[in-house]
Amino acid sequence: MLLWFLALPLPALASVDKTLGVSPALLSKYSAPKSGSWKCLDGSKEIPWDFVNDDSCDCPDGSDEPGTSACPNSTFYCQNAGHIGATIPSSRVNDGLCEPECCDGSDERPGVCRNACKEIGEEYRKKRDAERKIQKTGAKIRSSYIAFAHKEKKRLEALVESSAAEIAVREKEVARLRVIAERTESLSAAALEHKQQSRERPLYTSLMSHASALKALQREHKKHLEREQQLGDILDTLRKGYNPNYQDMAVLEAVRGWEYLAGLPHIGVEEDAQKAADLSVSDEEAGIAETGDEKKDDEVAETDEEEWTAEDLKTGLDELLNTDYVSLLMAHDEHVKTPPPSTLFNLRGYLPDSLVPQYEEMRETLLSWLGVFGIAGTDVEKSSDSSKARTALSDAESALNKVISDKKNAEEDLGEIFDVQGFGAEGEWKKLDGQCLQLDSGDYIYEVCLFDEARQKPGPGKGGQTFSLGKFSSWNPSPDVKPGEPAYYEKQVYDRGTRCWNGPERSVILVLKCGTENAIHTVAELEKCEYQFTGTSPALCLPLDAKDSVREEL
Ligand code: MAN
Repeated sequence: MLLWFLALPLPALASVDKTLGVSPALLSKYSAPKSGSWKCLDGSKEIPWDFVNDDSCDCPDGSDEPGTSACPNSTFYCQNAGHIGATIPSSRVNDGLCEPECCDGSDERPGVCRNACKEIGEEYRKKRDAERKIQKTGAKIRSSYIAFAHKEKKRLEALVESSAAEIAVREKEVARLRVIAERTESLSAAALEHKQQSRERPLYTSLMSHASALKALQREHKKHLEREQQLGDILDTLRKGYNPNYQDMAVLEAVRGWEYLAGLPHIGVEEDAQKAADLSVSDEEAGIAETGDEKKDDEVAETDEEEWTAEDLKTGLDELLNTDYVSLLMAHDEHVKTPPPSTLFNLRGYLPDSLVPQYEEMRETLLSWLGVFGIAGTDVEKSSDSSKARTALSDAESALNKVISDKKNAEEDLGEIFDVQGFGAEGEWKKLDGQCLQLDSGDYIYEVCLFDEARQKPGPGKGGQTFSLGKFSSWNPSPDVKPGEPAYYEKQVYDRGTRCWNGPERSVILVLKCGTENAIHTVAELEKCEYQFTGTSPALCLPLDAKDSVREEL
């Protein structure tokens, strides 16, 4: 073995040293040329092959010294067999310090640094395998998030489509109800006007004649009452003032007649005699009394029958004459015109659901035309129906507006699902929209509801206020990171939270990495009222790239 080594030609031995620090990609450029002269990698100069790695810088690009620190602009590659190769600046070669990047110690002369690549490599692979496992599991969850986004997209598209169709139907319905409401209102007004002015309607005319007859009777009645009063006064004066000794029979008869009519006692009879007369009435007087009682009974009977008393005549007649005959007439018309249930009204129950809207449309139109021609009374004449029509219209308008706003929201959501600056190019974040993650730090419970708001709440058993730490404002805002890159989704900014006393508005930077769970792991208040949360989410676990993993194994 030793003999075989000694038998190797010298240049071959030298070439081993000459490739020291050369990366695998450039290895082919560092082989001994037949001519003996070697071209610098930038092609600017030819130098003797022996000048390569002779610890003296010859090439302007430093390519002749890959394994020494002679050229300040060169780099050194350590192979790190058993781990992963690394490149360091040449200035760090042979400086007496073991570079952590070069676990094989090749950056220093042999014997200076121990080769720790085996352990470091094993440790690294263990860690990497654990991470890969997490990534693999996370990626599966992520793909379920993506599937959710696609489903959500379909759902929203269907919602937009059905909303558009519903809007068309509801717009027609609103237009139809608007026509009905306006027509109802104008018909109500016109009907009232018509009834007020009409002198042809027999009922109205008859009512008005009764009213004027009653007015005339009331006037005459009052006149007669006044006359009766005056006559009574005259007869009272006569009764009290006449001289019974004159035996004027005409006067006596008048006085007696008046006393009988007015129910007065006979004047001139002694008080005692009157009392006696009151106790044992004469036949004649008994007859009179009897007649008076009968008269009273008659009055009662008459009153019962007509339900009007003299008192009613005095007070009730005025009230009766103040009646609003137009309203009465309209109320009567409404009552008379209330349509009996007819086939037209019952038909709806026999129709299949799909035909009901057309039937309703047709029925309304037909009824309104029947109303116009006076063939059928229409509900629209009623003022209560005019407000019913208004209510139906405003209900239909609210229902329409709701569908319009649902459609608008669905369209906005659709626009964000696969937006790189929204829920990601694959929609992987949509599933987490509004999901709240919490961390209990003792003093506070920190919470972030993704894409919504971050909060700081008092910890369990601690009093105090809940502060808003800000609303979602953007993904990683760094100018070095482009939207859509993995690093873009590794940060979220929440800002414009509750203002800090004597400080800024509270804000949060949420730093995320791939993990099998959506969780916050740490919270730190880096500056006053500026918080940093760190956490994990499966949405960040990209599928393992087979090519990458093979390359890393090598
Ligand atoms: C509260 C909390 C703290 C914050 C102070 C600032 O106590 O929000 O995190 O530092 O207010 O006054």
